[in-house]
Amino acid sequence: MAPSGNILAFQDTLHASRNIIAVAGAGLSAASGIPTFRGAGGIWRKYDAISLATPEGFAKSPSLVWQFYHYRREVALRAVPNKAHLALSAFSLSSLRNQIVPHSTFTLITQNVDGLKTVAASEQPDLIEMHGRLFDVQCTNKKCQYTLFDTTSPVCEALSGTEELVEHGTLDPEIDQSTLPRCSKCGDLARPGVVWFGEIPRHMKEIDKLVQKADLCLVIGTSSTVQPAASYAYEVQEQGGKVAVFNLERSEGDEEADYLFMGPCEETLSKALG
Ligand code: BV8
Ligand code: ZN
Repeated sequence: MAPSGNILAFQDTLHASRNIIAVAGAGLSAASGIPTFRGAGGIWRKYDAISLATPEGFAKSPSLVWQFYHYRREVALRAVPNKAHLALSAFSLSSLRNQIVPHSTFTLITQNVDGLKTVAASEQPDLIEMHGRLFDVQCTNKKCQYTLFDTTSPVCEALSGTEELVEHGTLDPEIDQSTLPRCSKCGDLARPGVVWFGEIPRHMKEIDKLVQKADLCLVIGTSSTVQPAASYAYEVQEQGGKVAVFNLERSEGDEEADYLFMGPCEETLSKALG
């Protein structure tokens, strides 16, 4: 059966749910000015994901990879949360949520690394950043692995000003490794604290437990092309739960969803969770 676009029917399902998860992707931050990966103007249209978002790509040229992530840090530093972030933050505050969905739990599992949220982490304990964080600077030394949450702009002098190059699709391979970000503990080369392709996402045990318990999964602004995040909605349905997709365009597997709300999530989500 084709997914329903009936918001009242969705809200009946929402009010009858008890353990709700949301899986978010780049579309959640699009309205904040952060480019998505695969859409028009998407990052992977200009850059080859495999050469920049893998351990092998970093080993081959930490200079190129750092220019790419420095650019994304600078974009994220200028971005502000949008109405979709606001709707999710309000819904994550149990005092508000339990007025419409009594005795419920809610966890936002985001694939995004931009760190955009509207409430301080303490008030939003149920946010899982499964692909790490742009602003984590992580030591590459296996014995150290010290990770510092660092929003310094630029993250190191040598990268200053390279964002213009990156903006226009050119990277300068020549930045000397000794001038790239270093671990503030042991001085070894540091890397962006994100999960690259081929690496294991963060908080997997916690996520698996949440998915197994969920009776409703919201899928927000993601092409649902990257595993394991793309399989959570299917798993929730397999165990009898419901799935609601919020996307600007059609996305992988959305014809199996129970609900499909096409349009900018900064509009559709506020209405649906209102
Ligand atoms: C893993 C962080 C094992 C870094 C990211 C072959 C070789 C090696 C691996 C694999 C392989 N085949 C498959 C794999 C697994 C691989 C994978 O899935 N590859 C895909 C490409 C085939 N996955 C992995 O490697 C993962 N690790 O599998 O480990 C394992 C697993 C479990 C347990 C144990 C071991 C790790 C993947 C993490 C990669 N890191 N990001 C960085 O950011 O640089 S992935 C990156 O792409 C994002 O983080 C995001 O997660 C992902 C998907 O992108 P989206 O968020 O969906 O964005 P996209 O642009 O695609 O779509 C945007 C959507 O928004 C669109 O639908 C658009 O319509 C919509 N939209 C736009 N505007 C709006 C909107 N919607 C609503 N409103 C709007 N306004
Ligand atoms: Zn170190």
